[in-house]
Amino acid sequence: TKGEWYQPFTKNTRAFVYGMQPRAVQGMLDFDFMCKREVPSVAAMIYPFGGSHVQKFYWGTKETLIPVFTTLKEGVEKFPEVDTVVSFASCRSVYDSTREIFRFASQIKTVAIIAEGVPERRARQILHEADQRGVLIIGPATVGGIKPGCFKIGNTGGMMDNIVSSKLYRAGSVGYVSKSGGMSNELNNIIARHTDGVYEGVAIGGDRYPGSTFIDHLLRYEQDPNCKMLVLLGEVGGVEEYKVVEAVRNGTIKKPIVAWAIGTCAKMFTTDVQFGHAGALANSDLETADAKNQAMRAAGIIVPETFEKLPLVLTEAYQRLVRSGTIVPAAEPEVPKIPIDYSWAQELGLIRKPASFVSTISDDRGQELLYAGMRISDVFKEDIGIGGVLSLLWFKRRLPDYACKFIEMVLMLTADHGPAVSGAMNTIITSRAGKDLISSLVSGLLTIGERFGGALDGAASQFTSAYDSGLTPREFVNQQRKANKLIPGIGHKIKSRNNPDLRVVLVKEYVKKTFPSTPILDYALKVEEITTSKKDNLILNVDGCVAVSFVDLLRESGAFSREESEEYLKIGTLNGLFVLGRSIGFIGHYLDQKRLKQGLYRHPWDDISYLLPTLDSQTLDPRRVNVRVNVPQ
Ligand code: Q5B
Repeated sequence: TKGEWYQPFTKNTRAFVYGMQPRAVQGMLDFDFMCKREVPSVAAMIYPFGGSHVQKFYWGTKETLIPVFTTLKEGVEKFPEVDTVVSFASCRSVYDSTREIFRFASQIKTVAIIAEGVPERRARQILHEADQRGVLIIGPATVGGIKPGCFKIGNTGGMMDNIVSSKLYRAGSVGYVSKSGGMSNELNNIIARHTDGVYEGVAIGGDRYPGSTFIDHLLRYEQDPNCKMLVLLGEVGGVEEYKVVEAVRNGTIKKPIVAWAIGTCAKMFTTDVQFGHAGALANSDLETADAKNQAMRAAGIIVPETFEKLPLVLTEAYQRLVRSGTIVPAAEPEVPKIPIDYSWAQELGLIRKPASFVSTISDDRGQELLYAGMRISDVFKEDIGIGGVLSLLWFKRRLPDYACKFIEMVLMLTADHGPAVSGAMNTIITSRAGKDLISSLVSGLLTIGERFGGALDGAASQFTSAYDSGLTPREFVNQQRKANKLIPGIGHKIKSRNNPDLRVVLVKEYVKKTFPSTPILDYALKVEEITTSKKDNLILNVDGCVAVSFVDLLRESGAFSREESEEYLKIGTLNGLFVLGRSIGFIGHYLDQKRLKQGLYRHPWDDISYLLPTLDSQTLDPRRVNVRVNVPQ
């Protein structure tokens, strides 16, 4: 299945891609699929880092796995049919890695070196060793080459739509050689439009010392019976074109050859011009594009008057071959359909799909993070504080200053209430059990609920609906008592009318001073008068006071519609304030315990009342039990 010496690439060529280049590999696989290859041209990737593994690629619309080996040796052993390496090694590592490839020269016969900036001394050493070992080098500083219907080196030919428009999915009759990827793309296009298409094209690379030169490839094309016509696109600098001139003169190249050396405009400059490629500089008159074009024309090569006339001479040369019967244009196969990558199709606006998730609060896709549309730099420029950030991320709007300050006040005064509260206890015990910060924090947070710290949502909805339905505070208290329900936001374990909770005092003062009006807070304070007249500790507690004040903010600030404020109450927003604030304290307790190197906590027996059932020894009937009461010693 291997080609003749002049055919390094066939429909069966298999290659290793050296380096982690998933886009290039996908491009090669897409090309293979388009050309109806049975087996992907890329057998494996060689990448020394990260261990051997497999990577997923598309094969048409389906998926396939390509192995990644850390060493070439492994790859060579697993895939003895591979004879080509497309090396994306950097200019720093390419010398060593290519010499490593040469160790397997009995198997690897072609190496394409993509790297730019390879030191000329290193390039010459590679070249020398490749010659000795009989390895064909394409590059360095090249995109590679392409053999329509057979094999594509790396990114040659550009995107798939370009490959289709240049008909590179099927073989034509024209073999070309150029210097670079850009020049190759030009030729792919021109040749497709003015002949029956490209048979094979190689870009030898723009450096002064390419691993293989124009003549090497043109001699291959000359030998290949399927290649009927040659094209050379040279340029200013170097003398490689003269080897072709000589081969035409002495009859080694007999096939019609069209050529042009780019860079004829160099004479318009008063100083020497270095064009884009490292080798594109005339070091003598002989190396100018004009001199080369003249010499090529004189040798019988078809050289147009200008580059613009290249299509014209190509058409004429091609038509002559058709007329003489040398080229029999083949019927055009069906243009292959190219599956487009989802992301690319989306970028082109060709497809749409319903998103699985919708998000309306933040966006990290652009250059700058956005909180509800506000740039993070503006968040700081305008110094909106944590209250401002919370208002953006929770309510998708800027709230008035007094509201942001209120939010910050709540976070500050709920941040901690000492180690004895149930949530802090759980955090402390968890951290002393050796758990990490997040576990300890979560253990404390999971304690927050209807009775401890999580009474805000309940308080907000109960007080508000009582107020809205026109119940007097007394009727409300009686109704709750009748229903045997505690009023959320009322009562405290240690705070009372005689030992007031100063946090509540602060909130009340601030809210009364800054909010436009406070009907729900006023209502709750009237309820408190009734409950505290029954029991001193049935005060409006911190949860209750913050909750009713927040309802007043939602309803009276003018920042929310009535529907919005109802919705925030319904979906349970307000407990979030306590959760957020108290996380500060719980983290503090976790750090405190770790700093103090506190060991595992075990609760003392004498603080637990053990009331176990005892089985009746006569009957062993578990239903007849005596309860033994253990009185603490
Ligand atoms: N009674 C807070 O209970 C507490 C009543 C009530 C009508 C009520 C209790 C309660 C509602 C939930 C609530 C948030 C458990 C509290 C917070 C954060 C904290 C914590 C900290 C921090 C206190 C004794 C008698 C009984 C009850 C009656 C009690 N509450 N009646 N409505 N709400 N409140 N939680 O003292 O006739 O004797 O049978 O659940 O708002 O968590 O610092 O510690 O920052 O960390 O144990 O501030 O009020 O009272 O349950 O023994 O009841 O009062 O019916 O009457 P106590 P209990 P009776 S702030």
